[in-house]
Amino acid sequence: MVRNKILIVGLGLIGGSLAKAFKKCGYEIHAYDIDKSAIEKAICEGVVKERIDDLNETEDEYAFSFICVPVLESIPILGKLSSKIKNGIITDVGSTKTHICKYSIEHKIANFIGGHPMAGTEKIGYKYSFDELFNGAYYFITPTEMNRKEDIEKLKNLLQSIGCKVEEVDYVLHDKITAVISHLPHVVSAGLVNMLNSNEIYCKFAGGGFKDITRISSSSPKMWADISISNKNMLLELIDAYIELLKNFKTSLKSENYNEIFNYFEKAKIIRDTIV
Ligand code: TYR
Repeated sequence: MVRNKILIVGLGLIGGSLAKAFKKCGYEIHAYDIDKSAIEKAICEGVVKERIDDLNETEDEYAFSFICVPVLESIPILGKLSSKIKNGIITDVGSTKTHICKYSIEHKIANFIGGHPMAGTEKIGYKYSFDELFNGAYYFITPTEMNRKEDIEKLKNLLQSIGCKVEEVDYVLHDKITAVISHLPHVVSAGLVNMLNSNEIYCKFAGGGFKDITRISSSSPKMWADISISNKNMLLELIDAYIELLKNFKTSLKSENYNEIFNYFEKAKIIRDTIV
């Protein structure tokens, strides 16, 4: 195993940004992606040293391997990597953690530690990646009892070196938190846009507020379909709670209960004003 070699599987917005940030810290980056043009661009830019063509041939030489693909594709890749990489740390960046962490426990992959940067944009692909994406961002890691303390420390140190604020959290709790602050909002945001039904007049006049609440609906459909399936149970519960909330608002509106309607907006304003 070589201390400064990092493997990135999936050189999109997140994988590409990690590659750029690690390269800046002096690491040597090796990368795999089905889109070979992304890797070629990264090699031309001097970000990636070598393109990996077949993950089945992976050498056990990387200090860290990052799986940066849509969540439903992460597990087969973890299966492949873990059969080859026995010394270095394997991690991922997926938005859900229960799925992959349970797999790692069932298959006794002790060198896998789940991870998830709370960073990103609605843009898709390597061309939008940038080295400062993680600077100042929260980064969840979800270690399990089978991980070695020193591996957890090594991963934390690496992530802190690119500016991340690392938080250790249980994988089930992680999926609950992200369902509330990220997964349900993505479903709602897409729903609001779908309400327009491509109507030209609505699209023409949709302004600041609409754009604020729907920016994230421009994100990758593949990524969000995978996340929805992989956090299905949490998301189903939250969708019920959200429908209940809208139903209550509807009742208040029907009866023109001014206080209840006012309180709905006031409560939201008070909470939103505390989020910086
Ligand atoms: N939704 C975020 C944005 O566009 C990016 C993001 C996506 C962050 C998925 C985390 C995540 O798991 O601002």
